[in-house]
This record gives sequence, C-alpha cells and structure tokens, in this order.
Amino acid sequence: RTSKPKIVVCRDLGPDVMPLLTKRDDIEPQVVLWAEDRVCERTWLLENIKGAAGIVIVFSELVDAELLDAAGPSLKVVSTMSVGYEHIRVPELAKRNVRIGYTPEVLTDAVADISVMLALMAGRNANETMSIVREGQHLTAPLPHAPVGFLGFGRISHATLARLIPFGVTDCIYSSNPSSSSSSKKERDEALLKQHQPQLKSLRAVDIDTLARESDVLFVLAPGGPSTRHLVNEEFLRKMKKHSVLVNAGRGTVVDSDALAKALRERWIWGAGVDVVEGEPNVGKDHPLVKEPRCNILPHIGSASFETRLAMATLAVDNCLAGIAGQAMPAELDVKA
Ligand code: 8YV
Repeated sequence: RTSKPKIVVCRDLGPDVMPLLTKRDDIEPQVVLWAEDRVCERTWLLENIKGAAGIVIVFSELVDAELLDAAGPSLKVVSTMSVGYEHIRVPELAKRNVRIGYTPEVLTDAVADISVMLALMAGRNANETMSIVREGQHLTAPLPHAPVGFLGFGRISHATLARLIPFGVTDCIYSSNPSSSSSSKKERDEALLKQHQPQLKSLRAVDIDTLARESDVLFVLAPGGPSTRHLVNEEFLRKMKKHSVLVNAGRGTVVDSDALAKALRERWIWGAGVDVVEGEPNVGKDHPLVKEPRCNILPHIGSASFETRLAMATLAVDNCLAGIAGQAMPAELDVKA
C-alpha cells in the first residue's frame, strides 16, 4: 500500500462520492476536506496542501506556481471537477510533472441545456418581466429569431445546436480557434457536426466580425484564458443587431462585463443570459451585470444538475486516485495540446 497519501478536497463531494476516495485497496489516503459551504479559502489551501499527493478542486481554485510550491514535490495530480481549466497554470504543472485530471463529456448535456434556457430567458426578457410581474403588472415582449451564432464550436456548442434544431433553427454560423484543437478533438468535432448538418440549411465558419454582425442569438461557449479574453468587447457588441441576444455559458473572461452592461443599458442588443461572469466567484451586488435588468444572470450553475455533479465528482475522484497510483486516468488533460 502507498503510505497514506494526502488528498486535499476543496469542495464536499457529497455522501455518495466522498467514500469513493477510500474505496481502493491499494491506496489508503488521508483526506483533508474544506467542508464549508462556500468557496475554499486560498489561505486554508496554501496551509493544507503541504505534502499532498493529490488535490480535488473546482473552477474557483487557482493553481499557480505559489500553490504548487506550497505543495512541494509530493504532488502528483491536480484533479479539477470541470471541463474548463482557465484556473490551472498548465505549464507550471508540466514543469513539475504534476498530472491534470478534468471532467469533459459528463457535463456537455447539462451546459447545453442551460445555454438554451438562457437564450430563451434573454429572448423573452425574463428577468426584467419577472420583476415587473412581481410588482403587479403584466406585459409581453417580442422574440428574436435565427440565425444562431457560436463563439467557440466544441462539444457544448454542438450539443446546444442539436437542441435548437427542433426549435426550427436552420442557419448557424460559428467562429472557433481550430489551431488550438488536437487532431483527435478535430475528428470528434467533425463527426458530431455531420450528425446535425443534414438538418440545417446553412452552416458556416465565419470570422469574428461576421459573427458579431450576423448572429441573432450568439452563444459564447469558448474556453477562457489569454487567447479568448474580451473577444466580446465594446467594438464587438456595437456591431451586433439591435434585437440580438448574447448567451455566455463558457468563461466570464471572454466577455467584457462593463461593455456588456453598457450594451444592455444603451440597447445596442436586446438582452443577455449569462451563467459565468468576470471576477467570479466574487460577484457582489455592484457587479455591472448584476445591476442590469436585461441581464439574466445565474451563479455558474451550468453543470449543477444532481446527476451531472455526481458524474463529475466521481470522475474527479477516479482521476485523482489513478494519478496518485501512477496509472492511466479516465480523463487526463493532454498538457501538450
Ligand atoms: C464548474 C465549469 O467547474 O466544467 C466547467 O468548466 O465551469 C463548471 O462545471 C463546476 O460548476 C464546479 O464548480
């Protein structure tokens, strides 16, 4: 048996999954849990990560050189309960031979569902009209229509598009960064697309300028990080149609919050639906998007269905234990990709 490797867990994974950390015969871990019902504190993590072999985190835990140095050479695996890894400084881990586990696939459907929900909410101005109803009044609003656009065109965009076809969507444009994709990812994306193409009148890859000008409903489902930061900025938003709707269920940093708030306030666009915002999880009442009635805003719950979170947590534990045992992980991030 490995000698009691320490595993730091930054979110309570629940009664079904926590016991899985100790299920393997070959590993008898010492589990250190941040059990509070709020985001794990950085100071706690820096203290507790010392000597850890693995950590299980979510999108809100920044994994940088400071944290890795605090862990020391014992650290073998960082297992994130997310498909996105904007919060992980990948080259720092590669330098130290720390492996990364993540949770693709299992949350695709849940995030696609919430993307459609946000589009419908924004299209019908749900947030503002709900508060009007609560004030004792009724009104109706028009609904924008196709074509739909995607900024980022991976798994979650494809699953979102598949859900929109039964709504009558026939035209789709997208802009993505194919150079950042590995060849296996490209093959998978092409196979997925072939499934939907016959049901569409047109499907076009466009530049970002065309995407802004032509989308009626624009889904931002791109990964975060420096290459996508503020792709949706004031210049982009000013090009969008007056009746268009913007949905962001990818990463908050892709959309400039101040610019989007201004676009909503000054009616450059009709509405927005966002599950992710810049600065999260520290989003207070003064966040520019929290204050906009035309912004249908959710607290990053795209993957938060019971079954999806169960699948994510289970996969994160499996990744972590496999990493500690030096075995193949069910879902390991290819750090060279
Ligand atoms: C969160 C996500 O990580 O998968 C992602 O990239 O952003 C989400 O699933 C999850 O909500 C945990 O907080």
